[in-house]
Amino acid sequence: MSKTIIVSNRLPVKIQVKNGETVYKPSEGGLATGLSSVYKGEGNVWIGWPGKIVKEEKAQEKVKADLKDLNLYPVFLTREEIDDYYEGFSNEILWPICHYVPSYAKFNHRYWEAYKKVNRKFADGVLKLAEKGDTVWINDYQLMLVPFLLREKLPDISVGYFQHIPFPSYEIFRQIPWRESLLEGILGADLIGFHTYDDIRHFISSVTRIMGVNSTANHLIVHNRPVIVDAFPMGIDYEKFVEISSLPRTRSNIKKIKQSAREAKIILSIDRLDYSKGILQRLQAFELFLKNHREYKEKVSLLMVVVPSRDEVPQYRELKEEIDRVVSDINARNQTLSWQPVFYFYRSFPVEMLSALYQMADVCLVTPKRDGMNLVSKEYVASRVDEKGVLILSEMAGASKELSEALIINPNDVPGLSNTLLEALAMSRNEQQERMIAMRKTVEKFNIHHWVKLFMQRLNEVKSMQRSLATKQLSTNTVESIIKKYKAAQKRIIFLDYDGTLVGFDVNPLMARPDKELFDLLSQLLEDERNRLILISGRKYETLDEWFSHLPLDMIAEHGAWTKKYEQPWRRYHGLNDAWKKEIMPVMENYTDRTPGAFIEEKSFSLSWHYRKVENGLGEQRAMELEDNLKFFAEDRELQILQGEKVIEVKSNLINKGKAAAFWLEEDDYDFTMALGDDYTDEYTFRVLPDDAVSVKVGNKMSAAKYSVPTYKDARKMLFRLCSK
Ligand code: GDG
Repeated sequence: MSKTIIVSNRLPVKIQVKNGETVYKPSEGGLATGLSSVYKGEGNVWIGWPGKIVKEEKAQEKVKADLKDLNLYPVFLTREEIDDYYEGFSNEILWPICHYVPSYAKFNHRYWEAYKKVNRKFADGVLKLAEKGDTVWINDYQLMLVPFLLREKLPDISVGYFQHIPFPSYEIFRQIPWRESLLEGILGADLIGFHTYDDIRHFISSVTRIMGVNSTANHLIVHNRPVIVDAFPMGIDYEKFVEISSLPRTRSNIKKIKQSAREAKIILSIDRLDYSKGILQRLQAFELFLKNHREYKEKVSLLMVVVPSRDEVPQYRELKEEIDRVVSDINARNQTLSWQPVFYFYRSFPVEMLSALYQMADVCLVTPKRDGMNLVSKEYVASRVDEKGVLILSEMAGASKELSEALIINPNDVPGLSNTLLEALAMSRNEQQERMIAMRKTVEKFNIHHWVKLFMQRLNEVKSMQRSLATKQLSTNTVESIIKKYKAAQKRIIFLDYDGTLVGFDVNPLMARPDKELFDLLSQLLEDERNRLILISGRKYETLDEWFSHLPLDMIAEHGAWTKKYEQPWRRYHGLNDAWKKEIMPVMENYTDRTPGAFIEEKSFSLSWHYRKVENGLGEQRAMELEDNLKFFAEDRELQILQGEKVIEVKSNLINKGKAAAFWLEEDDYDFTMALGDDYTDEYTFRVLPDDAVSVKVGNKMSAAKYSVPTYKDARKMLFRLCSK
C-alpha cells in the first residue's frame, strides 16, 4: 500500500523534560490539525526536526522510538546546523527576500553550505522511508531543495511543495546568489502551491526567466515532466475556534478582560515579532488617531500581543527594542491615571485567552507589510460567533484576497490607517454584522481541512495527468510494433509537420532551416516507393518551396491555403480572400511599433505577429492584449486566431491542417497512415486520421495523438528507425 509522507522543518510536537521524564506535547497549530487527517493515517508519517537538540545517539534512538507511536519521524540537527540553516539561510536570507526587505538579507556562503547539507539530511530521512508510488508533501521555504533531491533518487514519486510565505517578484528573487539551485530544487515537485495568485505569477516569472522553463498558464514543462503551479489559500480549523469560544475557561477570561477594560473599546493586534508584520506603523497610526480624535481619549485602548520569535537574529532584537521604546513613549505621552492607551504583551497566551481576546476586541487590527496568508485575521472572524467586530486588514496579506468584506488598508499609509480606525470604531452594528456574516461563511468553507483535501486532490490529478502522458511515450516495444506494421505495409502515407517536429525553434524563423541530417532522413524515407510523404506546415509556401521543392514529396503550406503535389504547381485553396488583412495589419503594426523585437509575418492568407525576440513577459502580455483586440475583428469575418509558440496567427477558419490532410486521405487507400506534429494546429490533423493510424505528438502536452516523443530529436530518431533495413 502506498503511503503519504509530510515533511516540514518542525515536527508538530514539543519535547519537554518534566521531573527527568521526556514528555511529548502535540502542537496546537492549524497546520498540525489540518494535516493530522493525513499523517495519522495508517502507514503515513510526518518528518521534521523535533525542536530540541539531542546529541547522544542513545538519546536520539529513544526519541525516535517514542515519536514512532505518534507517526512522527525526527531529523536531528546540531546547534551549528540550526544556526546556519534555520536562523541563517532560512531566516536571514529567504525570509527577508520573500518579504521584500532585501537589504536585510545576508548572503553568507556558510549559510548556503548548511542549507544544502540540512536539506540533504531531510531528503535522506524521506528516502529511508519512501518507496515507489508514495506521496510526499513538503512544507515551506526551509526545504526548497528537498523536492529535487527526492526526484533524483525516486523519479516516479509524487511530490507536492507548499510555500507558506510569499514568493517575491523576479527582480527580488534573482538577487539571491543561489537562485538557480533553489528553483531547481522546488521544480523537483509535481505540484507547487502558494497562498495567492500573485505568488504563482512571481514564481512562474522567476522560473521562466532564470531557468528558461516553458510555461503555458500555470503548467510548466520541466525536463519533459509536466508540473502544475497553483494557489491554495490556507484556512484555519474553523470548528475548533467556534468550540473554544464558549469553553468555561474562555468565558472566565472574557469576564476578566471586561472588568479591566471597563467601558473602553478594544483594538486588538496579535503577531509574532517580525518586521514583516507592520507593528511600528500600527503604533504610529494609533497615536495619530489619538491625536486627531481627542474624543476617543480614555475610550479606547490598543491591546497588542507580540509573540517572541527569532530574537537571536539582530534585526528582530532591534525591532523589539524599537517597539518597547515606541510603546512606552505613546503611553508616557497619552496615559491618564485611569487609562492606558497601549497594553503591550511580549509573550504568548493559551488559546482560551486568545479566543477571549478575539471575542472582546471591537476591532482587530492586522497590518502586515507583507504576509503569505495571515491566520490571525481568520481566527478573529471564526471566533466572532456573535457576528460582531470589525476587521481591519492589510492588502499585503494573502487573506485580503478572500476577506474582501474587511476594511482593507495599505499599511504604509499611516494617516489612512488612522482614518480607518475611526471608521471601524464608529461602524454601526448592522454593518458590522453584514460584513462579519459574509467573512464567516468564507472562513468556514475554506477551512484547513478543505485546504488539505484540495492540495492532495490536485496532486493526484497532476500525477494521473503525468501518467496518462507517460503511457503515450513511445516505448521500445511500441516502436518495434510500429516498425513491424510499417514494414508490412504496401502503401503508406506520412504527414510531417515542420517546426518543432522535425527541427527545433530558432529566434529567427528563417534560421530554422533544414539541416543535412534532416535531408538525409527525408531522402531515406523517400527512397522507398511505398511512401507518400507530405510536409504539412503553417509556413509560407515560398519558404517550403525554396527548401524542399527538389525532393519528391507533397507540401501543404499556410495550414492548407496552398498545396502542392510532387511535380505539380502550387495550388491555392478556392474561396479564400485576404481583404481582411487591410484591417488587421494596422492593428498588428501598432503593437509592433510599441514592442521592441516584435515582427509581423505576412502570408497570402494569414498574418502572424511574432514575439519570440521580445523581452520575456512583455511579449506574452502584448500578445494577450493583441488577441483581445483582434477577437472583435475576427468574429464576423470567419477568421481564427491561433496562439502558437510565441506567435499569434490570424487566418481564415475555412482552412486548417486537418481539412487539408483529409483531401490526401480520401484520394487513395493506404495501409499505413502516420502523422507527427507538435502544436495544437497539428491536433486538427490527428483528428482526421483513421483509427489504425500512428499519430505522434512531439513534446509533453495533452493531445489527441496516440503516442508522444519528448523532442524533435526523438522524432527524427524514430523516423530513422523506420527506414533502417
Ligand atoms: C506563516 C506565514 C501564513 C499567535 N499568538 C499566539 C498564538 N498565535 C498563533 C495565531 C496564528 C499563528 O500564531 C500566527 O499565524 P500567522 O499566519 O498570522 O503568521 P506566521 O506565524 O508568520 O505564519 C503566514 C502562515 O505561515 C500559514 O501558512 O499565514 O503568512 O508568515 O495561528 O493564533 N497562539 C497561541 N498563543 C498566542 O499567544 N496559542
